[in-house]
Amino acid sequence: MTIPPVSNPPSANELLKLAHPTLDGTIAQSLADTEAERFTDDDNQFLKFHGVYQEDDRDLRKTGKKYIMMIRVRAPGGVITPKQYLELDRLSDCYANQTIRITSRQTVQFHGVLKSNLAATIKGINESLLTTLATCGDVVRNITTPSSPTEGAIGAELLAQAHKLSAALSPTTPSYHSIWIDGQQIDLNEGFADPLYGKTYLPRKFKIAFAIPPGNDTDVLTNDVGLIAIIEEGKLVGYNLALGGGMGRSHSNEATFARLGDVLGFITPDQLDQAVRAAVTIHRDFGDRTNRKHARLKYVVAERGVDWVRAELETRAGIRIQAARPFAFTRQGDPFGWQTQPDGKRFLGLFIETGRLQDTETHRTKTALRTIVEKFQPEVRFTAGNNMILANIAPGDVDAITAILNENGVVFPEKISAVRRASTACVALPTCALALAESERAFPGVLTRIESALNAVGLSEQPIIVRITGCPNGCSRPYVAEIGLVGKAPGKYQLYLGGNPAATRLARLWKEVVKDEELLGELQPLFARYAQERLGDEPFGDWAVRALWTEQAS
Ligand code: SRM
Ligand code: SF4
Repeated sequence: MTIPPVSNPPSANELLKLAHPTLDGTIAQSLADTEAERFTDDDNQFLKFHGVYQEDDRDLRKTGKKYIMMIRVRAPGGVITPKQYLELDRLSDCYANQTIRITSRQTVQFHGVLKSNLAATIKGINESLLTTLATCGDVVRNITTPSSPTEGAIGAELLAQAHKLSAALSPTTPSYHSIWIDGQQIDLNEGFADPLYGKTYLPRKFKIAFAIPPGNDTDVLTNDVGLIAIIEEGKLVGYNLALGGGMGRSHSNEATFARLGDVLGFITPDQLDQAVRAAVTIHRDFGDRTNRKHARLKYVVAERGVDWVRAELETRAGIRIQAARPFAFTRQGDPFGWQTQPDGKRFLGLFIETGRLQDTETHRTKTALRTIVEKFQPEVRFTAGNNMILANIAPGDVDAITAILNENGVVFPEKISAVRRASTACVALPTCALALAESERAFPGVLTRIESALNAVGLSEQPIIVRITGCPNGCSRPYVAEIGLVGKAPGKYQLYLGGNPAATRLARLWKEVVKDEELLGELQPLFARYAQERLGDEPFGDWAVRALWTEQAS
């Protein structure tokens, strides 16, 4: 491994990893100390690699910090078995806040787990043959693949590839097992170096997604590595390989920016593993280890250029990248309602408001799903739009499943507006330490106002993609939305406009600050103009580029 010389000192995280290459810290010791209600700050950094974030309930800060843990599960492609789903459901009731949060990378998180329940929760996850390892930290994160069962055999092939890559790119630290399975703090650091990640892992997180054009439900170009399936005569012939996407930025730091990946060219299926490994090692060896705000692969690609990256990748992988094959994305988004799979079985796409699976007084979604999964054993899929799919259902079971959903007050996607179904929110308050403004909790209300503004101009069926985050990190990928709201301060958001439905264009900053109560006043005139000026079924984002960006430029 060659780490280029740097003039600045390595960041504190680099020194921590170097000192504890197995990522053990003193986690097991702290777990055993039942008096301690939290982990040390250093252990907090190691815990991330184990899929755990130490958070506090920010609503309760005024009365003293209450430490709670967030746990993230790994589920490549978001597909799990019915048995695994039932175990996650059980664990969320026993140890978390009775909710399951579907994430924008097709997996789930538990929130509100007390330190005293952490080990039991992770053990339960592992016993269900899932893991939390490498769902956070400076490693390859959950790999995403197209969710819709309508993708049939090619969808299944990509899912299998995602599993293979996920296994091949997982850290090999023995400490995960010793801490969470054996419950022991054993110092195994002496001489340990991960075969891929070395002693210091990656400079920062690394994300990989697959997509099957014309669908782009994974927002493939927002990933460090995007793998765009190329299908010719019904067969998967390879992938267009895109590098250098990422969303995270910081307010008032122009050196940080959202970026879409560049398509380097075409690779064949047998080159996939080497190509992806090479991309990971380029990040490992050339990513900035001195400044974590500048440590993503996107900055390497932006600064060294596509030609350099292509040549470096070819050398490392020992392959030649061919010219990119033609492809076109038309739309991101999830399938909803009852649909038929290529094998004749049925699947149901469910809208899960802000990705939060829970029971409320009126909608007992979690109970309904538990009942259905217990009785009918469907395959469970989590989508990158924070929704859920129940798949492989016998046509004869459709009515009974529909009845269970109705009995529990679950609202069918058909009864939910197109804009709400297309839109997403990140977690933010009260658990996210980085949130500057509300997101998940505020979004249902924000959408109600947007729905009324769209109704007023006769656009109630318009599936405008609105995404909100509580800070500029971009967890719901707002910078590719048609309307992006990015938290700046409590009740204040930046307003971005002009992403497209295919998620292949970055939105632009339209207003630096919009107060929550001014949002409707800001959007209403734009919707009115859009209703008047749009050409045919021109999407809102395209109209915004044509009408507003041009005005802004002139
Ligand atoms: Fe994220 C940090 C939640 C997808 C960019 N993200 C966080 C943390 C862990 C806050 C923290 O570091 O203390 C949030 C946990 C809050 C909580 O209480 O749950 C958090 N991110 C999420 C999730 C749950 C949002 C959601 O609504 O689903 C998503 C979990 C995905 C998963 O299963 O792995 C999530 N985060 C994303 C995405 C979207 C994606 O990956 O497709 C992005 C933008 C893409 C990218 O990485 O560029 C994203 N999250 C960030 C960043 C900015 C990284 C950067 O390059 O600057 C941070 C901050 C950081 O890492 O320091 C962050
Ligand atoms: Fe937290 Fe910001 Fe991510 Fe939202 S975008 S979950 S506020 S880090």
